[in-house]
Amino acid sequence: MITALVGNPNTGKTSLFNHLTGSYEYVGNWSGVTVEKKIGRLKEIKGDLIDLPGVYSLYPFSKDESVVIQFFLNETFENIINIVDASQLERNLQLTVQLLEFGSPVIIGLNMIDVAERRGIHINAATLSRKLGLPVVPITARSGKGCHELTQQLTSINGVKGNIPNIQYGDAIELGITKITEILKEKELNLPTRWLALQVLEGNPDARIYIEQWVSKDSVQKIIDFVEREVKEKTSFSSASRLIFEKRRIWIDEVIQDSINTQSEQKKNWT
Ligand code: GDP
Ligand code: K
Ligand code: MG
Repeated sequence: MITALVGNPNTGKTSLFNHLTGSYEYVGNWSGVTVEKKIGRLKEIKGDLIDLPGVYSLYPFSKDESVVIQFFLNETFENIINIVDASQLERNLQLTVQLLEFGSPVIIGLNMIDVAERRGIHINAATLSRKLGLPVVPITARSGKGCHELTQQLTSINGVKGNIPNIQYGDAIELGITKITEILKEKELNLPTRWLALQVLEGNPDARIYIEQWVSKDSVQKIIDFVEREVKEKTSFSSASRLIFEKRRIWIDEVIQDSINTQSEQKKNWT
């Protein structure tokens, strides 16, 4: 069983990795970059954990960041631990949506709870879990608190189908997804087509190069041009990627609405 550890930069991934794994195998660098590739053996159960570079999106903004999308495109793994910064939930969940769309089982390790609490942000992990349809485990990556629960949840989600968010991206994007699905049909890609199509329409260059191994650059370009034109003409957005980001943001807002208690609401209770 291979589990990928994914999250935004500085959310506590490496701290958690060190607590969850005993020995760690140094396996050199990810191909093409200087980022160290770390695979660790889980302490409590049989399985390996892979520490990936921190990213805000699967869209790579640097060569180092492309390690993550390349991992999703080319490597085999079973589960994802998504470490999320509780003090910046809305921003962190933009990545989570993309992980969920991939379709592998995901567990959220909710970290930086102390930072969130100091800012008056209180998150109800149970509500968040119910809304997202996946386990949310409060952790303290620095001390290793919550590691046992996280490992237990890993056992329970292994082999279970991931819960894909029901986000409708509007006619232009949905038509683009259909067209990409159409040209990829019968290519026997081992990847979820809707996820891949969305990555391509968002402009992810690695995803695009990936599908161009199977279909002509021309056919991909035609679909992208069509979608961009439709978005500009028929929506208030200037690009497909902005529209996709906004649709996800609306979905995230809905998800976190009931899961977050801010200081102002707390104050109400005190008076
Ligand atoms: P990575 O960049 O995601 O691998 O994150 P690191 O594990 O390197 O952690 C980034 C920083 O956050 C380090 O200084 C950690 O000590 C700190 N950190 C990790 N977990 C927590 C936590 O729960 N609360 C606080 N306040 N800091 C934490
Ligand atoms: K770091
Ligand atoms: Mg790290």
